[in-house]
Amino acid sequence: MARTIYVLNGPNLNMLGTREPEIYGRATLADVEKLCADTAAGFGLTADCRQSNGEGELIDFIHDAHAKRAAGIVINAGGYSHTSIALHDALVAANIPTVEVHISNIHARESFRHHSFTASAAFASLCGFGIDGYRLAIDGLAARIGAVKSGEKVKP
Ligand code: CA2
Repeated sequence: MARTIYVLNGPNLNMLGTREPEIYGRATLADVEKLCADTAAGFGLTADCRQSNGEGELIDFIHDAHAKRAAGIVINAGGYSHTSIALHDALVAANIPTVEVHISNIHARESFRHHSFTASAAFASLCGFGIDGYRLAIDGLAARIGAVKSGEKVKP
């Protein structure tokens, strides 16, 4: 059975592609989710993509990932990254290899975006690569969990 990774997007990311293209580009959330599904499939993984504008629902998604023994999590918690100790705690408790993604370079923006509570619960963080960050995150996650590209031999 294909192993599943959860791709979690937080508040306002359902608006991708509709405003602020100079910061977030023109791709929509549907484009991001297709990119993730295709990238994961290349490693024989299934991407379970979810978005919520609610902090509690995002925490429920993380609990679900834990209950379903997900192989990994890619999370862009949006604005909650900068505020939510509860999301940090849920990720730590889930104890699932996690990569944090931000579409924009949060360090080149307002100072309130420079700190992320979710970052310290992840083994890696990516920001500033646009939506390609999701593909890079899944590549890195796959390497971390030992998933190999379909058709690629495992190195002895
Ligand atoms: O760069 C990122 O991915 C962010 O996580 C996006 C969050 C922001 O609060 C973080 O600081 C950085 C905001 C997402 C809002 O997305 C929109 C995209 C297009 C139109 C409206 C909102």
